[in-house]
Amino acid sequence: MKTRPAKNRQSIPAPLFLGLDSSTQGLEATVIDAACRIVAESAVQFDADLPAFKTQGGVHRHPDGLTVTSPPLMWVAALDLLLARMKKAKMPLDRIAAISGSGQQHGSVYLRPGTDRVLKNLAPARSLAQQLRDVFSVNASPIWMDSSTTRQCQERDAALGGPQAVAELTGSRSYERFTGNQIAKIVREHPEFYRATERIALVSSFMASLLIGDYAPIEPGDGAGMNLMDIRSRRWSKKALDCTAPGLAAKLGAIVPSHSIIGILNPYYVARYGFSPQCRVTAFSGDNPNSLAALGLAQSGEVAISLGTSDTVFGALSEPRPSATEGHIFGNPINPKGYMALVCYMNGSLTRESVRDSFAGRSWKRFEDALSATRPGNGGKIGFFFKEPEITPPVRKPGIFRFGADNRPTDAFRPEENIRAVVEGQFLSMRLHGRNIGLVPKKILATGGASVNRSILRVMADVFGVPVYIGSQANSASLGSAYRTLHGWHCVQARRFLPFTKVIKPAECFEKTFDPDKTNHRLYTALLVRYAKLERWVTDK
Ligand code: 5FX
Repeated sequence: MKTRPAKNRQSIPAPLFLGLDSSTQGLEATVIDAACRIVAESAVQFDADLPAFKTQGGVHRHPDGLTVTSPPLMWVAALDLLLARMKKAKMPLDRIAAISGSGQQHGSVYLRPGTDRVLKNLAPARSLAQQLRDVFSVNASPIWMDSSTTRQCQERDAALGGPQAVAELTGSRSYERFTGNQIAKIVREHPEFYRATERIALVSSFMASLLIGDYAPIEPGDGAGMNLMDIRSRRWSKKALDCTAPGLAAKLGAIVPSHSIIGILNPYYVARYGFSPQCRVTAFSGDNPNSLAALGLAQSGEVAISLGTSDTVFGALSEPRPSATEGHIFGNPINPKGYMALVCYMNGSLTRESVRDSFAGRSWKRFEDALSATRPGNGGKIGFFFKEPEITPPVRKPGIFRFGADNRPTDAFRPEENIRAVVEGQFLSMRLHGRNIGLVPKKILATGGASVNRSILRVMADVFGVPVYIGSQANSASLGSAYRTLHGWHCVQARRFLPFTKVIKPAECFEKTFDPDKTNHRLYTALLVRYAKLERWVTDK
């Protein structure tokens, strides 16, 4: 952990701001100062640091191959462990003026009646896990990797007028991992668990509850990942609640704007770790909305592409354009009237790597050389590489599909043509599906592991026809949370809402790496028409 001593011990110590991220695999903390500089980081890995919970990658995969859960008590134990590590590292926790956080989206926590009283009366001498072990009415929390609720998705889609109607109402069609469908499954399979539940929290609002010592509200960034919130009014949709479970509104609590201060830190943390009794807590959001906050994407046209294990394209929108076929619309956590769109791909880095291994002797250098040795547009050759079942477009069966310039299926791609085909195909898909839900970039911020590959970014700039910027953002969800709580703090000081980008000036800037080549961009625009037709052919098969 990096710590930095106060400069002048006589003066009032400068305030610090803490962002937490309860992700699938661990709990991370990022501490920033008021100038947005990172001053400390710390982390707990669930598998290695909390082995008693016996998780792999932070989760339990069930024998049906579809159900994936995590023990909520592990998230509780992780918070004590993380704060103990920060205290041991002599981090000045007393200077933290405000805390916010992030949770893996869609995961849900089920709490028995009276949990709020247990939270209010936490005894500093005992651990959180000791005091909260009996509060869960469901001991295995469903998380975002779960895909066991197809039946509930179909039933709720039917009740609400079909997938496009659900998308129009909630921002996304019914997805298995979305919380409303998970709640409907619990009601059907274990009605006694549901009856024993007083409050249902998201991972984000649950972690916030631990800090404020009370049930915490949900905010519109993460609330949109439930198929229960009206995406435009940012309130629970009665229709969506009624077809999910009886008496659900009372169990969900309120939805508040993302910058809201939701409480003061519970005295437990003051006594046990030395936090200030004045430390405030800002509403927690989901990991994707917080990553958007880390990049400060507040206005339409500001788009990020994260090239990771899975690729995501996300950005700000002023008007939602929900689609039943791709992507999600969430509330924008840094613009209370705005929205964010997200398109998620399963076939990201692992697919690029498998093409590299097959056609470039496992070498990124040879992969890049092959891109340089081929011409933009690949002589009209187009490929679809689904190493994994794909979310966007929905493809259940993995496979590779290659087409010649005459649109006929072929296997006759040269090695370097396969390499160009996978890169061009991925960006053409992002342009196509992003556009379908309103993501039309004016500039792109490229993040994630593969963004260090320059020639990949050149193709990105040409396909989209906009400049591409790069920067490295480690722990982006916890950093975004720290920015959001600093923003909330500024709003409290000013006693009014201040635009996020006016007060948050990230210390690390993105650098423009490529401008698009106009001729290549025209060529890709023509190619996109063929790409869309061939994609329909591939997905209809
Ligand atoms: C988004 O819809 C997802 O399901 C994932 O990105 C999770 O948020 C990962 F935590």
